[in-house]
Amino acid sequence: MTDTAASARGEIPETTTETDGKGGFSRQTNAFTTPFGDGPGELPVEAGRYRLIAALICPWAHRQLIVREVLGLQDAISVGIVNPRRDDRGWNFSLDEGGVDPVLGIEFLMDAYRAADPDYDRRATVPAVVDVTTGKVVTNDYHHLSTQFETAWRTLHAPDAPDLYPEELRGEIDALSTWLFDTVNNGVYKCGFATGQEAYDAAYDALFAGLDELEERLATRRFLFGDHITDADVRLYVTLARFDAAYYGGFKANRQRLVDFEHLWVYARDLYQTPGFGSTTDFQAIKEGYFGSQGVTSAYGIIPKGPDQSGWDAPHGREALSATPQERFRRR
Ligand SMILES: N[C@@H](CCC(=O)N[C@@H](CS)C(=O)NCC(=O)O)C(=O)O
Repeated sequence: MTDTAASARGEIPETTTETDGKGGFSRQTNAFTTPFGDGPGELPVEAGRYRLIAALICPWAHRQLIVREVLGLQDAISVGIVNPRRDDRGWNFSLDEGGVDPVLGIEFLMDAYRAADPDYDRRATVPAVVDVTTGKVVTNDYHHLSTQFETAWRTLHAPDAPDLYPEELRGEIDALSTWLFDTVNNGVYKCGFATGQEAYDAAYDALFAGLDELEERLATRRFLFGDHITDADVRLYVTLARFDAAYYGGFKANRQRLVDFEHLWVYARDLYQTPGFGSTTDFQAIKEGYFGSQGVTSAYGIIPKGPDQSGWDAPHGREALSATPQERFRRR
């Protein structure tokens, strides 16, 4: 991703390997994309067989942690957490006793990628799902993992689990999620990892134009699709939760902070105060990850003391927008 050698020397890296030739950030594609399901060649759904490896800094991994909790899949899928500070050896399990993941017995996430493909030479990214029976990564398809948890894993959901991906909304949720990824979720990375002024300016303009659209949409709707939380809200939330702590300063996404948006800020708080969202949000890990890892925000490894996060617990008043104020989830 970034020029890690330069970072290690304490310099701001000048190049990334994932650029479009004009200084724009162009993300690598996923290597392991076999879906969960009962079709031929698909990954069989089985309680206790898989371990989800996540970093609490990472928005793509955070989404999967939220959905796993909201659906009550904690007993079916275990979780391993890497140190949010990624060093030049990649994600590692140094927070665990002895520096190894207690289930997989590995020190580095790369070990599970190499178990799956000995020639793997790309970034070992989170989220990654590892089959504990083989120690191999079976999917790192962060685009589709949450919707697979919502559909293919249904038989293992808690009995009162909500429907985050209602069938009649799937087309619209997918369309919005694609736009969200490009404009907002990855939009902040395009600001942060741009290596040219024009690319940065364009990313900044697109990001804030997108946030303005969402601000308007959420002025009259409690959640993106109305009264109930869907997979699309999970996708937007993870970027909003990192906005003031990391992207505003670290990625120069600084036209305004999240707390300066009238509707987006209360919307984000409404979600934060929902089971599964706040419980998986770790602002300290987010700051350590973005400012303490190798990369463009971390030339000197200094972790900012602020911002004050106490506002996340304040009342949000969003119930008034909803026909089902006490019921944020759609039950099946
Ligand atoms: N799998 C995707 C997205 C996941 C992703 O980028 N995760 C980040 C953390 S938010 C990561 O694991 N980065 C590891 C690295 O850059 O070495 C990708 O390869 O771009």
